[in-house]
Amino acid sequence: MPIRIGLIGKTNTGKTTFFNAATLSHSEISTYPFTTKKPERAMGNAITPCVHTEFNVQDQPQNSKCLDGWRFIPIELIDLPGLIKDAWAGKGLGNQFLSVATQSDALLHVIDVSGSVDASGKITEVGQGDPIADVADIEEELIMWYLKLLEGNRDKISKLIHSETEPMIALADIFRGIGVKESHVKEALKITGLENKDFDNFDMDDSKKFAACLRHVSKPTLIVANKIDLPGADKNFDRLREKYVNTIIIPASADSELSLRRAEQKGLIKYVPGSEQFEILRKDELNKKC
Ligand SMILES: Nc1nc2c(ncn2[C@@H]2O[C@H](COP(=O)(O)OP(=O)(O)O)[C@@H](O)[C@H]2O)c(=O)[nH]1
Ligand SMILES: [Mg+2]
Repeated sequence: MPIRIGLIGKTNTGKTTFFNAATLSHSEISTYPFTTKKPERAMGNAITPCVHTEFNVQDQPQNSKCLDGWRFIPIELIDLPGLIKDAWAGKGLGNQFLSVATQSDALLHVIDVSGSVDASGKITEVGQGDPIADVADIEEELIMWYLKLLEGNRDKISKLIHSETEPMIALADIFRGIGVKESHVKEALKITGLENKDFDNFDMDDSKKFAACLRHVSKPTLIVANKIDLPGADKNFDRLREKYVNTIIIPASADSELSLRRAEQKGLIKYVPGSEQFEILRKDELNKKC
């Protein structure tokens, strides 16, 4: 089964544009908040330099393809409706979306780094929104989702542990539905220093610490700093990098990528997705509309 990657973030940040560019789908894109109403899935590719050039050999890819020295590895992308504050408590169908999001193996957190989406999700003047606060808001929703599962199942976990189930297995059991493995639980217990503490004695601080750590260990997340093409986005991008030093943050312009991929589909240009260059093939057929 291919790796499953969920696109999360607030509304209007460009998740569906990214999804369409990456999978060549035709899902609806609009400036209207909450246009995406239900999760959509499609296949795309993760792209990495192919090892065959380094080893100077011919390759015969079985489940992926090689194009001009780039290896295209199939992945499943899930486009999700925008998350809102208190989604974890069920606001805006939050439960449903968080449950789909957390079934992914990894997450792409798409933010509008230009700050042109306001707190209510409407497109506004560039610089009005705060992408740094947006990252923290969405993080909070995910952590609360994990915490809710933990706290809501205290009795069940406790009972399992008292019936001789190893704490690590009892905890993993609760989170299994969202793709958490025993190894994730083990790592989170170790990092938080809770491995030798009796679960019945976990106080709220312990639970929060564990939930936050488990969220990070079990769902590796990359921040996609989208709309980098807009003025002022570069400043926010720098602020973001300073604030989240341990997170990989990639600048992106999903809109530009989508235009390039559509032009490539029509045979107007030669373009390898994500590459820094493209070549115009049929200059005479290009007009302003293209
Ligand atoms: N300037 C700019 N606008 C973008 C970019 N990506 C998306 N948009 C616009 O942002 C709006 C919301 O996009 P959409 O993909 O529907 O956002 P979603 O709600 O997160 O799925 C649309 O008007 C898009 O054209 C980008 O990279 N740059
Ligand atoms: Mg959308």
